Amino acid sequence: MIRSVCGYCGVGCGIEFDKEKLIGEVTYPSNEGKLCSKGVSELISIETSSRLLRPHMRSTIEEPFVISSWEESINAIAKKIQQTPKEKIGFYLSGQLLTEDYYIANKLGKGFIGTNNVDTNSRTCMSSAVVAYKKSLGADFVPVRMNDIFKSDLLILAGANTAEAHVVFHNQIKRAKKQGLKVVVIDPRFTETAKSADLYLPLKVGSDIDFFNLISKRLIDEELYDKEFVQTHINNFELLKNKFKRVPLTKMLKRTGLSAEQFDAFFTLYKESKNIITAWTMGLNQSVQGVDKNLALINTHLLSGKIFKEGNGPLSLTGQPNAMGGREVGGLSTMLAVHLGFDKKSVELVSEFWKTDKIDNKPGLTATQMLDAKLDLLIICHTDPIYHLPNRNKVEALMKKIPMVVEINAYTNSESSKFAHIRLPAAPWGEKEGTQTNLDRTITKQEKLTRTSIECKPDWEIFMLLAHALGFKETFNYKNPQEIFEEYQEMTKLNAYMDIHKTSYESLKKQPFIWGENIKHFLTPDKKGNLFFVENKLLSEKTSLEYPFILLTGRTRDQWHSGTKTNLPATLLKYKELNFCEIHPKDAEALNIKEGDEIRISSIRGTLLSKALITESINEKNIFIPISNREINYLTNDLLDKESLEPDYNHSAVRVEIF
Ligand SMILES: Nc1nc2c(c(=O)[nH]1)N[C@H]1C(S)=C(S)[C@@H](COP(=O)(O)OP(=O)(O)OC[C@H]3O[C@@H](n4cnc5c(=O)[nH]c(N)nc54)[C@H](O)[C@@H]3O)O[C@H]1N2
Ligand SMILES: Nc1nc2c(c(=O)[nH]1)N[C@H]1C(S)=C(S)[C@@H](COP(=O)(O)OP(=O)(O)OC[C@H]3O[C@@H](n4cnc5c(=O)[nH]c(N)nc54)[C@H](O)[C@@H]3O)O[C@H]1N2
Ligand code: SF4
Ligand SMILES: [Mo]
Repeated sequence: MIRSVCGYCGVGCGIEFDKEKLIGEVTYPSNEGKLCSKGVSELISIETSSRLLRPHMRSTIEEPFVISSWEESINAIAKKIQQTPKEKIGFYLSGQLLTEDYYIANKLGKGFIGTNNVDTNSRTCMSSAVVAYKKSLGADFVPVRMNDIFKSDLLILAGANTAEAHVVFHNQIKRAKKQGLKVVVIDPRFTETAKSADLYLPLKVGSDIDFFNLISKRLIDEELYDKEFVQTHINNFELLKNKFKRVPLTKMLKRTGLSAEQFDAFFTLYKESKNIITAWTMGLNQSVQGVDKNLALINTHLLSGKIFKEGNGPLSLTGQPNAMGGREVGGLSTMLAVHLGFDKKSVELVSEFWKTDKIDNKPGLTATQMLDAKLDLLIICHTDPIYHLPNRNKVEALMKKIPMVVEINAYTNSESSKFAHIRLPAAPWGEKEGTQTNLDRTITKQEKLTRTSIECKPDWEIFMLLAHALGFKETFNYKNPQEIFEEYQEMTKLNAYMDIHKTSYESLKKQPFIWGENIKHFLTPDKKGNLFFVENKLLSEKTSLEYPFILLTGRTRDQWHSGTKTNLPATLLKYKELNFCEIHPKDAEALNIKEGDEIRISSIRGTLLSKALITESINEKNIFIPISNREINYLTNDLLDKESLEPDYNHSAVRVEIF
């Protein structure tokens, strides 16, 4: 029996591999050893016929790929790097890479090639939460854990559909409910998650800032905030209080679309709850004011003092299996390494640790900026930007202009492969080993369960080969992921609060390690939490007569993003269609659309086809299309949050017609 961890979502369920079957590992996160359909099907993804098994090259994207050798492909990339100014090189990484893969790519890019253009698809996912945690708590640190729900009285889920996106955690929520936990779901859609809530609030899309400001204002006006906690531990209280004086409750409430009765019902529950956790995901992060939405939410915990105490706190639900690990390593272009930034001292510390003088002292391009920057070389690893970036027609046009696009992928059928010049075959889950950090700081070991396909290599090794071809053989001299992990552990000592060095690769084989468990205080220089006054500035795309609907996008339970990895057999896919468009009965009637009709959805940027699913679970004048429709981003707008540079995926103006 081998113990490993699921490579799909941020819950990070333990897995036991027993001969040919995968079963849930009971220790952590415990769900009586159960896995969701994705976890159970991990093994299928290794066997699928669409695996990329050899390196491929071509000189233009109009030509077919031809099989090449590792040596030839790596040398071609190395040569291109040597000929290219470093600001024209980009590394586009992924929250699905293992920590060791991330570490090497970051070290090579930022430390030795000297470009900080090393970013990740987490930019489209968690970056708003990262920025907000840093501003309010002082570090990108999740101060509460999933199993705290068993010690809590109230769980508020805002813009998070755990029933489909964090399935095993959702099952835990259901169990906690049996022990008395109350659950409120705040979502413009009556989701699968909402169905099991004690209270569902059909908030208007984009109005979360108003909602959380309403809570904060009521806490202050009714003197319900924790005075002692605020006085001792919190900055900016008077400022916030004064600013709120000028914002009328009625205006905020109106924008949320909720009635006074609905909000009061919620607030009564809120007031009566001793311990509160607020969890959120893409409904908040993916917004042109994603950071502000996060700050408005965190404000409520700072005011009520419901933080750093069992069963309390703001819990950002990270989506990808190792997005947290990637952030810890420093895989965002806006940080350098181990949560350190680009200030003089940090650059010195990291330079000394890596023994390099190449580190640039300013942030690099984000994933959402790279394509606009006219790069000469883009290395994409474990992600599919053509599929996932907003405003796809524009993204395609820009990608076509990059002279060399390298794609490192385990499968052949990504959307970005159509734009690649070189494709390198990575060893997927099950064929490699390493570590990952789940959404609540649990570091687990992923184990190799089967031999690595002959021509495939784990991602870390691919970056190491590239480093060797560039002449950095001595610095990138690792025999296995363990050696990389151990170097990374040493490096975490540069940052006082990162206690990752307390575990060991060997002990991780036996049990996970939760870092930061002793941190029960703010990580700002003055050790105080920061309140921020934020307002809903209504910056999202506006609807019009021509484009009268707001498009929401999101997950379906049994499909993982573009679906290269989840090729679930039909028996498991019975749950839901992968391509549908939820529309309200009144809107459908006005447009003469019947259930199952083929419909065309268009925005000012592009068009796609879908099938009508008429349901009251969606608000009027909103539609929902899952991202399992690979063409989703032909429709979406490319507005970004000005601080996190995360896209506003959930707010595009569209038109719906019968096809
Ligand atoms: N099955 C499956 N699970 C996954 C993934 C997958 O591809 N498939 N992907 C993983 C990843 S990377 C991520 S990031 C997570 C995402 O996890 P979630 O964010 O929970 O998943 P989404 O389906 O994107 O849900 C976002 C919810 O926000 C709502 N929403 C939209 N706009 C607003 C708004 O303005 N305010 C509020 N309050 N809500 C709004 C939407 O209706 C939707 O229900 O899932 C992870 N888990
Ligand atoms: N409209 C809209 N767009 C969105 C979102 C949304 O909610 N709405 N969500 C955004 C979010 S939160 C996310 S996280 C992104 C996700 O978007 P992507 O990251 O583009 O989605 P995936 O399909 O998970 O892509 C992972 C890629 O890695 C490859 N792969 C699998 N295993 C391995 C391996 O071991 N090594 C390597 N090198 N490659 C491997 C897979 O074949 C696949 O091509 O989408 C973003 N885009
Ligand atoms: S909940 Fe997430 S980690 Fe757990 S089995 Fe499902 S996909 Fe894997
Ligand atoms: Mo994500």
